[in-house]
Amino acid sequence: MRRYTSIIGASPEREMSRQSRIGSADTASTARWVENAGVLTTVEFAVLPIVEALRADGVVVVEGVLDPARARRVKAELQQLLDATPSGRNGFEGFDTKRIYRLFAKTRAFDDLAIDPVLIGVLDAILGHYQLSAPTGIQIGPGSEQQPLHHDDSIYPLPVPHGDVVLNTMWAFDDFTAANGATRFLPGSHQWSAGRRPAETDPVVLAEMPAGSVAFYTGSIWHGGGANRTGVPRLGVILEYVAAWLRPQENHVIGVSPETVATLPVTLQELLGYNIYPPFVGYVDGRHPRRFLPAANNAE
Ligand SMILES: O=C(O)CCC(=O)C(=O)O
Repeated sequence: MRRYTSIIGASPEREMSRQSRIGSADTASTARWVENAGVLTTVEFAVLPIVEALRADGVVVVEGVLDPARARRVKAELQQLLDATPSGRNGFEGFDTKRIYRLFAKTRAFDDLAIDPVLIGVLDAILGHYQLSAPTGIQIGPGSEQQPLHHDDSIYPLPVPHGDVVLNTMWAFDDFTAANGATRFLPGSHQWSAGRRPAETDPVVLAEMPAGSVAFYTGSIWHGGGANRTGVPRLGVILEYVAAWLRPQENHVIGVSPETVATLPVTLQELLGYNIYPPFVGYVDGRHPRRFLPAANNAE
């Protein structure tokens, strides 16, 4: 699995330079590479290398996306939600795993991350028109069995092969290790022919990564959460996106109140369903759905 390191957040100056890029047109910046103790390191958390790795392998890990303080803050906020969250109801959700659904109704911690310009650049390249599908906190508890291997786009009855319709990102808020349930991936399986299923002999790679890292993976790659053989939980958050012409897994228009959505950045409003797939899929009464939000952000 390719592994890149972002130095974003490593120092206040770099954090500032990242902030100053938000909203600018040059987010698909070319990466400049340096060799750092044998690890290929980007000097910018850039789009192109991620897209190339996704096309080749179906998965790529970028370390150091969130600085440790931010990762700790978000984890603490999510922990409060998890305290009131029940465990899973089946083997896929995980009987000892907690899932925070309806994430954007419950926390503001991901508003900027979901529209990070580099992530948006990757989505533009891979999906074109897209929306949020399943933003979910996933805390794999001690004693959890490994999740069945699956590929996220299998829920859509599309003929195989098909173009990319799903792109997922797993944000680590604990160190992901082999022992605590790091996500398991079968690199290259996003290009398997129709009907092929994982065999014992297929190599599995673990997304072991420090807290603050992000694993990007395509909807066609086989993967699954790992077993947690430690005494402490493993927390990650998936921000999963799907092509704008398909139904998202979670119905955000019902799940997140219009009053809340109206306070969010327009791009995030669009990602939560207040958008059309050109020319007019998703209209309301013949008009752009954003016009039906209650607040001032409905000028278009
Ligand atoms: O928690 C993980 O590592 C992966 C979870 C996953 O793939 C899923 O629930 O669809």
